[in-house]
Amino acid sequence: MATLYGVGGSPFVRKVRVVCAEKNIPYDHEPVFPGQVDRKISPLGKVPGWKDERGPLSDSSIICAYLEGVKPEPALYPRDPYERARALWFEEYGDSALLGVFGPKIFFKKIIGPRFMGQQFDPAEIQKAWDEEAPPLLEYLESQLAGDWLVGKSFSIGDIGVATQFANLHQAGYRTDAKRWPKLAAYVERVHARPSFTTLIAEDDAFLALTEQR
Ligand SMILES: N[C@@H](CCC(=O)N[C@@H](CS)C(=O)NCC(=O)O)C(=O)O
Repeated sequence: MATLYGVGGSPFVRKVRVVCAEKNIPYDHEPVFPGQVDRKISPLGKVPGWKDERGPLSDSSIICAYLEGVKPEPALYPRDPYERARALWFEEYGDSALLGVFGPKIFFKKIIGPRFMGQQFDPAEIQKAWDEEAPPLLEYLESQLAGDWLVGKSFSIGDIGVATQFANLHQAGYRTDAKRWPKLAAYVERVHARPSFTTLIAEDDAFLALTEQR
């Protein structure tokens, strides 16, 4: 049986877990924090790490692409070269652009720092990131949505890479304004309504509820 290393609250760990759920790939989950993961599995000490009978792997994008090769159906990477490239672009957009604002400037400041590292947070600083840095990112996604999914007619790794970042945003108490970005707000709800996401979001919410008073 494969093992996935990394706390469920990480958007990158969630990416891998959603791919496993969509493809029905079983794994053991070791919810270790970054830095606690064996460097033989994740040389940079980041989560997620993965280990199966073939050996260790790290980085969510690498692990997800590997799992697509191991279990090609249902396909999460479009076959068409251009659509595939677009799906990888949206995955990267989530991993870098969305993460850059939703992660360290919102989720980390509001949840991880105060609850797990004894840090204070300044609500005005978080609000400023949301008010000034998030809108161009949301505007772009709104402009890219023509159907149910970001690329073509099928749910893909691009949707997973984007929607996993919104799960952390929601946990920090921020949501896309449906009046300003109606397609995006509906899209995020649509992706999060998939069983692969609902189960994990419920698990994270239950865990975060336990840490609320800390
Ligand atoms: N590109 C990596 C990013 C992984 C990452 O940054 N994970 C965070 C947790 S959300 C981490 O381990 N941070 C610790 C660190 O940067 O040292 C991936 O896709 O897996």
